Formats: sequence, C-alpha cells, structure tokens
Amino acid sequence: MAFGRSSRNRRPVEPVTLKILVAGGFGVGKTTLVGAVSEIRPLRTEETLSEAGRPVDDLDGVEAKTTTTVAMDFGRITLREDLVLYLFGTPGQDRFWFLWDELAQGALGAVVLADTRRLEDCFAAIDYFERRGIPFAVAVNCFEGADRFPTATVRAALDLDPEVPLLMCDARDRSSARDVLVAVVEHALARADRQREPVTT
Ligand SMILES: Nc1nc2c(ncn2[C@@H]2O[C@H](COP(=O)(O)OP(=O)(O)OP(=O)(O)O)[C@@H](O)[C@H]2O)c(=O)[nH]1
Ligand SMILES: [Mg+2]
Repeated sequence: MAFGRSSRNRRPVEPVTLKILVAGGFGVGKTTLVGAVSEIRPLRTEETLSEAGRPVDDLDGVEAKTTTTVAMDFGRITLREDLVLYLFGTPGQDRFWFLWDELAQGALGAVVLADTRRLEDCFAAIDYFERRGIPFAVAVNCFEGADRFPTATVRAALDLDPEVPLLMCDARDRSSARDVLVAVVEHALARADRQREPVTT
C-alpha cells in the first residue's frame, strides 16, 4: 500500500535532546539570550540587585540592570524536528561558581557570551570549559555603544584555539541567538566525530 503524503502517516520522530550551557560574565546577556530563543516560557531565577550588593556587583556598562540570575535560566529550542536543545543559563557572578559543576553535567557544549567592554569577564568561563574538555563557542554580544572589533582581534585577545567558533551576536534577537546555538552544536558534533575516527599513523 502506498503511503499518502499526509503527515498523519508518518511515524512521530523521537527527538534527540541535547543540553547546552549559556555562560559568561556578569550581566553579559545570558538570561536575555535564553529568553530570546526559548519556545517555552523560560524559567528564571532572578533576584533584585540590592544596594548591599553594590560593592561586589560591577554594573559598568549595564547600569540599567536591576536583577541578576542566582541559580540558572532554563529554556528549550527545537532546532530541527529531531533535535531539541535544553538551555541552561549559568549565574554570572563569582559567588555562584559552586553551581557550575552541577549545571555542566551531561552538557554537550556551551556558549560563552562576551562583551568587548569587559572581555576579561569571560576568561573564567573559557578556562572552565577548556579544562573540562567541554566544546564551546564564543559569542560577542554587541551592545550599543561598545566598540566593534574584527573577529580576528577578539580571537587573539581571548587566545582561542583556531577551531573554536567565534561569532558576533545580539542576545535579544531570536535568529541571532539561534545562529550561536547552531554553531555550538555543529562544533561539538564535529569534534565528537573527530574523536571517534581511528588514529592512523
Ligand atoms: N543593549 C543591549 N542590552 C542588552 C543586550 N543583551 C542584554 N542586554 C541588557 O543587559 C542587561 C543584562 O542582561 P542579562 O540577560 O540579565 O545578563 P546576564 O548575563 O543574565 O546577567 P547575570 O545573570 O546577572 O550574570 C539587561 O538589562 C539586558 O536588557 C544586548 O544585546 N544589547
Ligand atoms: Mg542572568
């Protein structure tokens, strides 16, 4: 019997689900990125920044910021019918580092968001993923008012390995944020493929 073209006749696809972390320094746009791409209402764990936190919470460049992530952001995006990403946004402040090991378990890869006005804020995240062998891509969140630099300059400043993807993005923009996630997944899968290849001498 010939099958019609109706999708009713197709077997439902069981999607592969992958876990991706969204990391980077304080106030770089992690919560914004997860919110921009998520097709479910993102779970947020935001607390209001307080006067008491002023000495430790460096608001240079994000003066309008009123809240900060204290545990994680959670969102979901279907990249393809058979590929769903679960997104975990990490807290940006140093005092929440103890949560990272929990969040990183089982992650396929990570996005490290960077702001060229405070590039050094993403060093810790890059070190973290390099040390644990978790594939990552760096995405420069282009805030208005921040100087634009060629990717080669940013790449050199971050001392990135040549295969690490580096993209410019707008964390508020769904398709821009989606491009970043696609880059991470492609990079992670390509690396997994290379690692599976038999070593020839
Ligand atoms: N102009 C501009 N503002 C942005 C952009 N991305 C985020 N913001 C703003 O920057 C501030 C920080 O964004 P968040 O998404 O809360 O940053 P975060 O990295 O989650 O911050 P923490 O959880 O506190 O580390 C917010 O006020 C956002 O509205 C951007 O691409 N451009
Ligand atoms: Mg946040």
